[in-house]
Amino acid sequence: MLGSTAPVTVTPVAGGYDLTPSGAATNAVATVIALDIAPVRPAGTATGTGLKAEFFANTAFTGTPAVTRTDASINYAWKYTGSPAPSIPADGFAGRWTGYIEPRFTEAYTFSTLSDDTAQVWIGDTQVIGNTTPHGPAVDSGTITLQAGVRYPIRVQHTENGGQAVMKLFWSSPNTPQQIVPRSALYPTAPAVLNNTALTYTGAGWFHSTARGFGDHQDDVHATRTTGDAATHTFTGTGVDVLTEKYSDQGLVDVYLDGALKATVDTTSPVRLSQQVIYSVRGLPRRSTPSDWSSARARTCSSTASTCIRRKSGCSTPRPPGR
Ligand SMILES: [Ca+2]
Ligand SMILES: [Ca+2]
Repeated sequence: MLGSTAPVTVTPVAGGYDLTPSGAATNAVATVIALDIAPVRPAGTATGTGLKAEFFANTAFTGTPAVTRTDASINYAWKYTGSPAPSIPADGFAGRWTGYIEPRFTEAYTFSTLSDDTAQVWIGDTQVIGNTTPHGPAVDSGTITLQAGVRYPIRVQHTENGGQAVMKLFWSSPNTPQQIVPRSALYPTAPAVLNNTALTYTGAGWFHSTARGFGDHQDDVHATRTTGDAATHTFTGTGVDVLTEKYSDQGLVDVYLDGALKATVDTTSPVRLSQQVIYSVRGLPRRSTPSDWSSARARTCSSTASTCIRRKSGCSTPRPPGR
């Protein structure tokens, strides 16, 4: 509140917020509350190319698909005479789309299908839409909370018995207006999984622990207790995240980019937290040809040590996010 140190309570209400001042009014006419609003920044880079699409000339998904291709999105209105491909009849076909979906915000996403005759959608192991009773054009929706920058397996299935046919897949979230799920968020193949092979460890103190069961990436970590030991990740890309465990036996981590100290992060925490992002940067200058571009995710772990992640120039190995 302007002119006052009395706190203001902020309560989320139905997509908005209630602001409740405390203490006395600061003005006979009106008490003014000044707000600093920081827009949510999207995570990661959206570089998807679509989903793997398989079409069957039957409604039971049996046999070898008649057509396999990559679809940029699921946005079809075949109506009465259309079909996914010339080799697919206008009636009695099925389509299955598989791959990965990467949201850019950590929040609840609502998926919707417009389908005729049936539609099903899975995100990971969760079925968010399942309308398997043959129907005319109908909208079905389901909501699931997703983490920004994580690639979730997605499977979408559609069948058409007869008459008109339509299949569209939409999503929306507090930061995403309802739209056809865009090509840039869809990936036809599994993301490359990077582990410690992508890091170069220097210093004598590094040791390797496996199968700790604490939620480590690939269930293993490298750690060191020697100040000055470093882990270096070389990448081509415009952004990088540094992840490490936080716990009471951790210490300070120095993060360097291209040899310049960017941050010193205290990674201590009374409770053990795995895979915590301790440094993140986006919008680094482009240095290579466009075909070499991708985002990179580095991870490291250290104990009471100085660890550096350095971005070296002149290297050109694309590093898709791995987790
Ligand atoms: Ca039809
Ligand atoms: Ca139909």
